[in-house]
Amino acid sequence: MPTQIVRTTPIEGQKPGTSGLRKQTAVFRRPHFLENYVQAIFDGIGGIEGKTLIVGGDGRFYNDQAIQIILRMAAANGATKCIVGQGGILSTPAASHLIRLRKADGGLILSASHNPGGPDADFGLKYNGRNGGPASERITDEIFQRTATLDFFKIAACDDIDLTEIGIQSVESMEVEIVDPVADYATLMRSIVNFDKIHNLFANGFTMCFDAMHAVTGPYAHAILEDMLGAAKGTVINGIPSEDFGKGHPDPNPIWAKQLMDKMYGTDAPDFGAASDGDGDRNMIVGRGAYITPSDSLALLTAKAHLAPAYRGGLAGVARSMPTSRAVDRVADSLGIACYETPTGWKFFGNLLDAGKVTLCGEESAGTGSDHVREKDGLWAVLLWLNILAETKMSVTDLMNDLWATHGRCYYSRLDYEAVESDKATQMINGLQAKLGDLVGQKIGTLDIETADEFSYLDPVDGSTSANQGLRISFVGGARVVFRLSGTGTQGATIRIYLEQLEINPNRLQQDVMSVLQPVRDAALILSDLVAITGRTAPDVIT
Ligand code: VG1
Ligand code: CO
Repeated sequence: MPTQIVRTTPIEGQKPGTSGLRKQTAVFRRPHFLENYVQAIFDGIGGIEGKTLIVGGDGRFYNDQAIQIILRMAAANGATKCIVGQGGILSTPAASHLIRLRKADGGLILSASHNPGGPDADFGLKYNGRNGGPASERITDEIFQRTATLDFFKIAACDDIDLTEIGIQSVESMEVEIVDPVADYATLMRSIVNFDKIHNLFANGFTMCFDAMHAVTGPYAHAILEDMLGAAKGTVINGIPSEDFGKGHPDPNPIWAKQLMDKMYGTDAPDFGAASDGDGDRNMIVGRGAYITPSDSLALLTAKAHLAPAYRGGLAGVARSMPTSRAVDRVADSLGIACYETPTGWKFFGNLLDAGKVTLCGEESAGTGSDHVREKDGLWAVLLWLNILAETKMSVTDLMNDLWATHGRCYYSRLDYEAVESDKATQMINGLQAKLGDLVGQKIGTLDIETADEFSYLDPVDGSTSANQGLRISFVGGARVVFRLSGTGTQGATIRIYLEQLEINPNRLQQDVMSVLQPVRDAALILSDLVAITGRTAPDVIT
């Protein structure tokens, strides 16, 4: 079957963001849009001749068609082999693991993660490198530059490849191996947490609800939680991946995972609740009547990770993204280990993990991970929690109260203003940025500003600098507000405001979160002038 060389012209706007290229599905389906981007990836990484790639996605609309195009293009570009998840399915952490396990040269993961899916929703594609992690900024820049110059792409003219049958096929001279998407990942999980202990926990009547949100973790959770660990059938809800995620947002937060929240706050709530996102790299943890902020979850996992076999020897260090609360810093401090602060997005953790400087890392947006892969990993976090619950025999609530009593509590919330007109969002951020230097010492409402700066990250491993990573203002007494623009939205701009207040008084650890954060929320609105500039009087999502 001949390889076709198709003449094309560069396409504007193929600039990958925090995690790959994310666009409306309709944009991805425009003539040559996907093909150009895939060719730009292949060229941007120095060609794929003789290389092996992992390919899979979160099962959203267009997943299978896009995989067919990618495979035909990989063959035409001279790849030796593509390893594809059966049915085109691979969670992001499972893909990261496969890249490492099979010593592949990289992987293409088809997902727009927490963004909704369907013909009228979003689609995405990201490239992960040899270490299994998101491409570095250098590589994403190469890819982006290539999108602006490319004038042809190569594609094999052949029939569709059967993605349903496990086994080996070929496309021209390239081998395509279809693999079980769950098996290797489950084996990895078994090597990290104590499956026997967790099995006993369930056997003794422990109850759980896992909301897969109609997304990719369904098959993983069914196999691991119910089949291997013996959780009752029905533990996993919304467990069959659907093309449009049941028309929901597969974003594991109290707003979008409402079905789970209602269960966890209702009568007869199970002992433990969790949810994961579109591509399976995030997790939300809920106890009976108790939502755990991702920042607190990271702190708890750091404090107790040694209870799981893989971390018995302790942690080399931890890392959190800048807007993530400083709860984990306090735990790291007491453990005597380093705590790194990185920009938002998983790629910055990769260098620290590769260099052995950290073992755990996490973000306020419900991403947590460890050195077992180079992506955040939703189900892994849930299993580590289960391991800790099994070892301590404590409830989620008791574990958190214990953590706060020891380290203090970082009250925390994030406000999202979505689809704001881009120029207004930029105007707001620029206005605030311009006056940062004058803020120190000023009183805003009841709070005194202690420091104000724009976060810039110097990578301690490769020495690279990433500037403009968010504006942060901290106040005397442990309050902090962070402002940044989202890099994953597909319409207008999303402004994120992160609020935090540390409380160490043991008598004040059980207050209402929003009341505690009111002064810092007021200060954030005064400082940014958000209402006047954007016309928005309330956030769209509060988590
Ligand atoms: C969001 C989150 C960030 C996360 C990113 C990718 O980015 O805030 O913490 O790393 O999504 O996660 P942003 O730029 O919109 O704030 V995923 O699971 O959606 O790939
Ligand atoms: Co995700």
